[in-house]
Amino acid sequence: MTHAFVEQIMGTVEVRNPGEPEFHQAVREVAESVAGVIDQRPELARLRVFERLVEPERQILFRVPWTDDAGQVQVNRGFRVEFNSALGPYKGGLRFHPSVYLGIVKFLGFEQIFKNALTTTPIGGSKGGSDFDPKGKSNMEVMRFCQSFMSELFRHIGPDTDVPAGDIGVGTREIGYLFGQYKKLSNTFTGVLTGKGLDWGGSHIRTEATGYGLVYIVTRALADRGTDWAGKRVVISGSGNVAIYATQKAQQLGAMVVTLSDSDGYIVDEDGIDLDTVRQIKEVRRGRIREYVDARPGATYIEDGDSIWSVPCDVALPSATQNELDDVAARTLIANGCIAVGEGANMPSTPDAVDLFIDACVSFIPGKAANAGGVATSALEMSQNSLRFQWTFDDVDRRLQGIMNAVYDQCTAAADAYGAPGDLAAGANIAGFLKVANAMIDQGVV
Ligand code: NDP
Ligand code: 2IT
Repeated sequence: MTHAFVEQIMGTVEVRNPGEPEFHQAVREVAESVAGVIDQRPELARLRVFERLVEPERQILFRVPWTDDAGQVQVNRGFRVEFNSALGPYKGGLRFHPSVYLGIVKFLGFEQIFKNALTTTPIGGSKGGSDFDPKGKSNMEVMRFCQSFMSELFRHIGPDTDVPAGDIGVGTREIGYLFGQYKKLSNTFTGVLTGKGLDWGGSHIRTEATGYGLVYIVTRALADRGTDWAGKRVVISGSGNVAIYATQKAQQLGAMVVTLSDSDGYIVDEDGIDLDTVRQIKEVRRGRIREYVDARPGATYIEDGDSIWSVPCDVALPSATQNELDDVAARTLIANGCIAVGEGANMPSTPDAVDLFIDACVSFIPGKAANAGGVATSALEMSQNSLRFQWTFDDVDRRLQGIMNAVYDQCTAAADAYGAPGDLAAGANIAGFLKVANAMIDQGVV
């Protein structure tokens, strides 16, 4: 559907943000969903709420010089885009990957605004990162990089200002080095980062939260179709934090996960993925997914990332990266009888793929809803830091389940209320947008 509002917004966004196709894609998707809502609420247009939303409140770009183990000076680029603070302090992850540039950080920061709104917790939206590649670096190199990165970032963040966390390439190790440097520079021990170690301010379940939350919300979609996880064949892409804990929870609920991947290729294990083997390779040795077949000779490794979606399944959980699942993959999944797709990654399905899923009545849960469990549990970590208290594993798990239910309910209710029943992509965008838009109106033109 084309709509004058969408074309007008996109014209401006594309001119003001040249060469950032991922950001354009993310904005267009939300604009298309909310155009009808803006028609119904003239004050949203009059106060130019969407026009303000697409412009980050603050963008920070900085040099990150560091010295490698050979004594050579290396130079990377650091980013933090503080997108919107209508609902609370800026909140969002840091991505360390060679593909990171301003357009990636802006797409992720923009998505984060609406995702965070859906969590029902009081957090604004931001994202950051660097084109630094942690792969193949020693711990000391990663530490020196993180210290240099934080030496600039620390002046812009704080527990009531902006609270970064992990994303691709940033896990507990990196959060530890970043936290140590922040603590040294600020002389404070605060909840300035989430994803901290359990003994130094972290929350139970934060490591598992994105994957667990993904499975919890897909459980709701399956229940709406009168079914559950028992005996379902599941294809999961990626083999990082999100993919590993989605696999664990899906298996606990009786599903058979048959694939995992990395950017080199994917594995298929018809006996079901052996998660202990995967965790040994990925979490202990920091190795590659191809090593899985050394331990499990019955499994196969295919060196080609794209064809993972041709492995027949009932449920697909893309959990690697943006635009990893296109229209060709969507057609294949639909033809093979896939009934549900939950996005563990941010924007993994192309717009054409999303349209195909919705037209085919596949239960499609967009990343803004499906992977919201990670940042929601980060918000729970912030709460615990404010209380100077740590809740139990079961406490946090129960809260996470409650939040994922609330996310699902908001998306379905908004989809129903605005004439798109069953379209949770539209529902997530509308529900998230309305919450942020109302807060922006309440707080005036700032
Ligand atoms: P990890 O770094 O732990 O793992 C990333 C996985 O995705 C790896 O298997 C990696 O393979 C693969 N991958 C990364 N980039 C690419 C690429 N360009 N092409 C193909 N494969 C790629 O990250 P996470 O598991 O934390 O993040 C995965 C996704 O989930 C991202 O989209 C992230 O934004 C999203 N997400 C993460 C949350 C979290 O709490 N961590 C919360 C919400 C969303 P390789 O090793 O070859 O790079
Ligand atoms: O994309 C995401 O929501 C994350 N990477 C998690 C952000 C967070 O602040 O926990």
